[in-house]
Amino acid sequence: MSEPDPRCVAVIGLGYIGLPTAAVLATHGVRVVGVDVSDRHVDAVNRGHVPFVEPDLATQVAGAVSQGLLSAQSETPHATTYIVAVPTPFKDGHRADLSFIDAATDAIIPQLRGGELIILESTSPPGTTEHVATRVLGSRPDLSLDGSGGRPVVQFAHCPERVLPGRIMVELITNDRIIGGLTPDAAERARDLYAVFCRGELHLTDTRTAEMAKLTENAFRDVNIAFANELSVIAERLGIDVWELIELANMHPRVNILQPGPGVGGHCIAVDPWFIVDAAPEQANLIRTARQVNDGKPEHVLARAVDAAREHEAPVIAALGLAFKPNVDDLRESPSLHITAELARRLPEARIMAVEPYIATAPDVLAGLDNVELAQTERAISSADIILLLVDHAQFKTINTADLAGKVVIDTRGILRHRTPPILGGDGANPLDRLTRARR
Ligand code: SAJ
Repeated sequence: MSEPDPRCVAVIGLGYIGLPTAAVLATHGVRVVGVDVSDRHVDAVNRGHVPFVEPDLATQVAGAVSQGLLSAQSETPHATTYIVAVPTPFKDGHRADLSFIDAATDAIIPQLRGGELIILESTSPPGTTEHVATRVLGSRPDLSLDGSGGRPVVQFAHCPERVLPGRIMVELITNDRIIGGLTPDAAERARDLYAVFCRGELHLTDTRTAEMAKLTENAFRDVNIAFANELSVIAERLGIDVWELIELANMHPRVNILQPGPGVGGHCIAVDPWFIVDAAPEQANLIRTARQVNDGKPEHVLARAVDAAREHEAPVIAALGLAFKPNVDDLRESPSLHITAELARRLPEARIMAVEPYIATAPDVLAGLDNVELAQTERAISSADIILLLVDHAQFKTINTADLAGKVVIDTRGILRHRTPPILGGDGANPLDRLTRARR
């Protein structure tokens, strides 16, 4: 078999992972064609623009496009290596929806001539890379996995992305990567490609282990956040400040508890553990329970807010933060957004002033609700009877304690707790308040 040229890559899917990967390869001298079903994404990339916010991405895309190393199109071209980075959402019953992977695979199939490497980067249930290989070889009996019968070889690998939104361009370079090959040759060839830009270590394994490793990382985080979220509900019941509790417990050299919040959002941690549950439903009890604990947290926060609102005839509620985590504009699967919208529905008599410093217009889910408006932090706080802190954006950490006087504060992130006079917030810092709550 002639040595394939690893330096002509088609990246399928120009989203949060595909576009940064395409850009980083191109800025390291690899010729990359990006493919996307969205004309908006394709046009933006060809003009050297990026369709979403991610630090440093715009500069790299603009540079790569102007050097002629990166272009985008809607048809899948012939390439020596394909990187598939399309979404794997879940459908009913928390089962992975592989339709985007299947569509990407079907578009690659007619382009294959033999000698190509197909890398699946999308987060996928165990066995998905094998599923892709079966789909390809099932419709191309002229190709093979091992050269048997003199047929040209197509190789398959799984190399999950592990980068944190907001730090993608840094972590793409510095994180270690797990590279699973359907054959050892495939793993080695994929490693050579990632070695072009990745300074972390490249760990080779089989495809199933690589698929499961990615799911395991996010399930680990989910289970640990669930522990913190469960503690927060227990601590509230017992009249204990959960943040102080965690801070103290974390002083033990082998304890490292994460932070509670209003729930787990984003498109990864709240989704990926279900793929493990689906793959081994009888065995994945802790992982399933953790998902349920985290998914139950928004309802708990909602109940507290509704209770507090009952004290007022026409309450004004400041909902601080809509994003799924701090200092980003990302609203995907955001528990804060869900809580805000649901609060407006459950309390038609209330006025909800939603504050999200990272967005300029209300998302669709809020736009249809008459009793919600987007507001600036200061105005929302001064008008509100109830302050519901949902996201620990840096901007909210500078909120002036004096401005909270006379208001009920429900702080799901623990950033206002030292700043709230105990008598106002009922945050458990006042021993008398703590006593009353413990006896309830
Ligand atoms: N959260 C808490 N408490 C914490 C930490 C997080 O409530 O102590 C919440 C956040 O507020 C957010 C959610 O969890 O709603 C997830 O946020 P995150 O910052 O932990 O993670 P993601 O979803 O942005 O990115 C994760 C990362 N995975 C791990 O850290 C194991 C990232 O490395 C993955 O690449 C990414 O998922 C992915 O694409 O799978």
